[in-house]
Amino acid sequence: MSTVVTTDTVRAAIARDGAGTLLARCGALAKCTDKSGELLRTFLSPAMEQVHQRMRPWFEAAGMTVGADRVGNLRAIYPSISGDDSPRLLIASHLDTVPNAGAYDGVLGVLMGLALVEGLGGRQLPYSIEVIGFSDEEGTRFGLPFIGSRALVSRLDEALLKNKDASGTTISEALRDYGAVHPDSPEPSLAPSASAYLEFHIEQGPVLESKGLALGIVESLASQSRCHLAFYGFAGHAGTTPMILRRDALAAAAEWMTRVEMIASDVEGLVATVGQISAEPGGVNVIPGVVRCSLDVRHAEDAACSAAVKAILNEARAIVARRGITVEAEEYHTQPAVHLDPTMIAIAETSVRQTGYTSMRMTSGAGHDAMVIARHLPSAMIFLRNPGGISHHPDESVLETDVAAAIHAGLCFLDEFALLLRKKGSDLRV
Ligand code: HGY
Ligand code: MN
Ligand code: MN
Repeated sequence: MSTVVTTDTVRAAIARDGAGTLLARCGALAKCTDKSGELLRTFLSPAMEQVHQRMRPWFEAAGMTVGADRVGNLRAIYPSISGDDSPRLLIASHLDTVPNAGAYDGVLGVLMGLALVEGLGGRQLPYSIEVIGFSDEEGTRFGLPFIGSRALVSRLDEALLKNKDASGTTISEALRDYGAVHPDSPEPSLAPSASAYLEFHIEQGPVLESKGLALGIVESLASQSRCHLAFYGFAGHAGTTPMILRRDALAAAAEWMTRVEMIASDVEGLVATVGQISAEPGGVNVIPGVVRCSLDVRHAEDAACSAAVKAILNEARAIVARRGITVEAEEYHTQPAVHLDPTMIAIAETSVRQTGYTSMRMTSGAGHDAMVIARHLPSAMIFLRNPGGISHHPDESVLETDVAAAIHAGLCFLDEFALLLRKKGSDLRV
């Protein structure tokens, strides 16, 4: 009996092949690291250059023109059948990582864009596709997230450019040095024809796995805030200073951190994390005089996030007052919650349904470049199941069958998006 070869059976076969290639590429790119023994890839670093070099031939073989802009975003374009002024769909994510990262956070979304173009098998669409690998989303080098996507949609303001990395290099100095090596790289800008944005990403959480689902459709992304704190006590001799006379900055910070955990645990949907801490002068036999640490607070609602930041910083002030020391706190990054575009969400959902998979709508606790782009373009995100919900960790993983489902859904999305353009015209923001 002959089997009916439908578009979807063809797409499913293409997707299965593409999934194996995508995972092999994630493995190859995971070797591009700035720190031996772990995966660490930061803004404009040597490892990021290596990734660009590895990816260029892949994009070129897919019929795409590829380059990098002046902030190190990798930009690859698959032309439209209807000429350069056709609408453009961006498919993007980031290529940088956190310290000791897994192999899929960010890079999977960039390789998904490549896999979809390859899945077209040379077929051109009534719109162009631009695949972007953002140069910095995590903020690992400078503490500030979304440098690549922010540069794409608006200028990096002067205050931001003054931020320094651990070596004391500012963002503007890093950009100057990058520009000297890449003098022909164009200023980052959103193509005038850019009409919509799609990002694939691992969920980085346990929800899809708990529901037995391969794919999720992101409706909104949580509000987030990042702060620096510095506790100022008084350094002293660990052997001769009675406990009652100490002004121990680390003891104060430690007391505060237990309160951070309690405050966050008491509010439904609130998370708060102290991920970085350093004690000065750092001698085994010296009472810490200064402690510097970070604070990351997230909640689906802006008001709850900002109220939590306020309560947590007030707690620090109360603790230092009792201990006779001081604290300085600066909220240096806030990113309001973002709701993605209902029309784009709807075609993402239709696309997943066409594959025969079911999906669920969800809020992302993790931040993504879609938060930045969604304020300028109708945007959608499709999550892939993350076994164990493990991410920002070398054990981060993704199932090949789920990657195949995502590629299959993505190929359906490309045709759904063409239909949408035909129905609504190229300005989808109306
Ligand atoms: O921190 C985040 O939410 C993301 O992984 N950058
Ligand atoms: Mn991340
Ligand atoms: Mn990410």
